[in-house]
Amino acid sequence: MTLTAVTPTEPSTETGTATHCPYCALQCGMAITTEASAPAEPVSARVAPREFPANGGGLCQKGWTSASLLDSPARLTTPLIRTDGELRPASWDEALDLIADRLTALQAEHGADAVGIFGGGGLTNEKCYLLGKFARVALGTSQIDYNGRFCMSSAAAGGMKAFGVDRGMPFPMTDLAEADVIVLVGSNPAETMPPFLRHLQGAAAKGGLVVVDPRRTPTAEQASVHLAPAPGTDLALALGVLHATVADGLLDDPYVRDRTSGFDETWRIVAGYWPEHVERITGVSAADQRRLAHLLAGARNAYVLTARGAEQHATGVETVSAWINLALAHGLPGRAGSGYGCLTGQGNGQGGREHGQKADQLPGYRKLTDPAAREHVAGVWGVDPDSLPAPGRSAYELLDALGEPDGPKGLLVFGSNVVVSAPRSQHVADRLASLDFLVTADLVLSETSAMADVVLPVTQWAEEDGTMTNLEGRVLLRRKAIDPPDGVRSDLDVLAGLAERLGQPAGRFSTDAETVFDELRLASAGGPADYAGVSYDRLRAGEALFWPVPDTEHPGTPRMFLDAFAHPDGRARFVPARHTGPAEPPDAEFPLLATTGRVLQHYQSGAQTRVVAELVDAVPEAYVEVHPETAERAGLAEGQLAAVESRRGLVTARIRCVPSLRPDVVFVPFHFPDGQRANLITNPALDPTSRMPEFKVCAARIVPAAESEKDGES
Ligand SMILES: Nc1nc2c(c(=O)[nH]1)N[C@H]1C(S)=C(S)[C@@H](COP(=O)(O)OP(=O)(O)OC[C@H]3O[C@@H](n4cnc5c(=O)[nH]c(N)nc54)[C@H](O)[C@@H]3O)O[C@H]1N2
Ligand SMILES: Nc1nc2c(c(=O)[nH]1)N[C@H]1C(S)=C(S)[C@@H](COP(=O)(O)OP(=O)(O)OC[C@H]3O[C@@H](n4cnc5c(=O)[nH]c(N)nc54)[C@H](O)[C@@H]3O)O[C@H]1N2
Ligand code: SF4
Ligand SMILES: [Mo]
Repeated sequence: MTLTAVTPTEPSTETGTATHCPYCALQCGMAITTEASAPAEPVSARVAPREFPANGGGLCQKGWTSASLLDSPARLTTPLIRTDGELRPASWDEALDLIADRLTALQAEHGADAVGIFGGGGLTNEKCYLLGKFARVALGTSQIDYNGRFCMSSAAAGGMKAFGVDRGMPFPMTDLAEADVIVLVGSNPAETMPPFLRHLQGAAAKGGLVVVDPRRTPTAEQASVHLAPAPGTDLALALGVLHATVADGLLDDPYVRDRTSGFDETWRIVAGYWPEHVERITGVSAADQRRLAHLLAGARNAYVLTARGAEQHATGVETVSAWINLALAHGLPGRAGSGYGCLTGQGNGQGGREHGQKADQLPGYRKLTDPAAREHVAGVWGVDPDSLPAPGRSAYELLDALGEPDGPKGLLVFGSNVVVSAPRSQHVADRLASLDFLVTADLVLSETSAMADVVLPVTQWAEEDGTMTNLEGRVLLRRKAIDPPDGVRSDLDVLAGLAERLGQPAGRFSTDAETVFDELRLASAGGPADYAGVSYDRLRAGEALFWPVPDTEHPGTPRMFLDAFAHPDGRARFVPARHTGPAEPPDAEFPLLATTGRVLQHYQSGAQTRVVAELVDAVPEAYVEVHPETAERAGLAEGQLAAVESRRGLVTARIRCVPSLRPDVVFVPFHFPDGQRANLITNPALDPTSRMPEFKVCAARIVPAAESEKDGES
């Protein structure tokens, strides 16, 4: 069987500047060529796929069309300052002076934590690093966090507990090709990373591709086995399959004995989750649970991979633990050719979580609470360790506190469009509106930027150098291929310009990506994510460097845990996990389970893809997937406008009848603005450990809606 990517791929070309895609964590290799149609005309760029292990010379439709964002009319090319209620063009000096003055005044009046920063996992390592340093050193604020909290934070916490370190895939993704069995839990790569399907081909050909998703997605369509649990019940499913593993004598006893600890404690809970019981919770038959246990046990090489479907829950960490426990029971992690991995999502989803834009973190994946880490990093920064603030609030808690008496009064946003992408988004927009001062740096006027007091136009991927760390922990150089339009500056320039105005010594914040990276290397040295031995020169020479890379002679670490896990005793941990179900179970008033996710053509909040004509033509607006009978019961038919209501609000979208969908589930993609925002209904219940919101399940109902409500005019 051959898996098909949703968009066809074309052969690669090897001319032009070798770089990587602006969007997702696959970081497909691409080449950019530039041409001017006439000598006096502006130069325009063209993107073509490039041979690279992640994508093998393929790109998805977003990658193919990415160059059109470079010279899009939607592009911001001048700073904007709000005067008399309107955003009006201003000079860079006016904008930066104003920001520095306002931030200084807010901090003088209310203290250092009166200013917050919200970052993004799409930013380069250099930007993420400098953003964290800017918060702790130039502003002295503890209030910094980023959108990665909304992404892979539950998997990161789960991986940390089980293995002692978190690298999304602790093995090269090309290893997947040799697997007999791959279990994808809550992952739809046919739409979210189409070229990744090539790595699943081998397992699919052997009848071993298993997809766990309440929807029959394009990925599930191509799987050998599709299990469709009710949203929010993956944890129970993992317990059922683990129960079947043990009950049917399939446990890898020598591995459990020699390489793990905590099995007995875990089993005490799992013993209560026999498959027939789990069938009642999840809707997945006991026979299918046993089949999966036998598939895993019978495989020479097998992988369990989780993504947002399993992770974006208020029980996300425990859910990840339960699936890792299953992988451990079958002896997969730390064995060549097998393993557990999390499919990180954003372009720099991996590197973005390592270098200090997270509330509790210092560069190199170090802890802000660790005195030795504070001392080391403060030494690199040339500041007193005691001057570094304590950990601050997590992403949603930060947004929720904006404008409150003890919360930030000013916020700087780099690389996120929270008005669309944060849970309970109308509440978040209200909190943003209550701020004294909001600043964004962006390429386009996102919904969040449209609310700002100052908007700074910044360079994007093909216009600047920078490194990204892809989903397998490989550091990549994304090279500059084209000059930016006049009037825009890089995020590094913005931070340096502000730092200087805030009284930082000249040179403490470099504007040169390679210089910033060299500083990051020093700051990360000795930490779990050690980049000390990664250099631009090594990356330019094409070396495949997977962290940790402790020195310049070190070849990097493509496969972790082969000898030992990162806990002091070298063992992986079974972490007991118990099923509790969604934070907001359905009831008579809100009888359906609403879940959210992605479509191929749009990226995230849609800020970048809703300005690309080809993508908008393909998917112009939100829709709600619903079983035909569920639609009919609500008095709705294909193409009609529906309101999906939860206790927090309603999202308006057109009905798409999907006979393969569970009748108790509705699905809305989250890429659209205004009244079509899926996040008008999502539940901000947070996981106690990762602080991940419950994007993937809330109680809802559907009712007919009027056309005017779609654009938020209700
Ligand atoms: N086209 C496109 N590609 C992207 C992105 C994008 O916005 N657009 N974003 C990138 C980013 S940042 C990320 S994080 C990744 C995300 O990549 P994925 O995790 O593949 O994407 P999602 O669509 O969020 O969720 C995957 C699946 O989870 C299912 N799901 C919903 N609820 C549950 C549940 O309770 N249990 C289980 N098992 N499954 C459930 C949904 O039906 C969906 O098909 O994609 C990256 N790639
Ligand atoms: N309901 C629901 N909500 C979700 C999810 C879900 O599955 N369901 N998924 C969550 C996940 S996994 C994620 S990752 C988030 C993502 O959601 P967001 O954090 O909103 O992500 P983007 O839309 O990528 O926002 C990036 C913004 O930064 C801009 N930008 C791009 N590059 C740069 C740069 O280099 N510098 C600067 N300054 N700006 C730049 C873009 O134009 C855009 O406005 O959404 C989360 N929200
Ligand atoms: S799969 Fe991801 S990295 Fe590859 S072309 Fe598409 S958006 Fe870009
Ligand atoms: Mo994400």
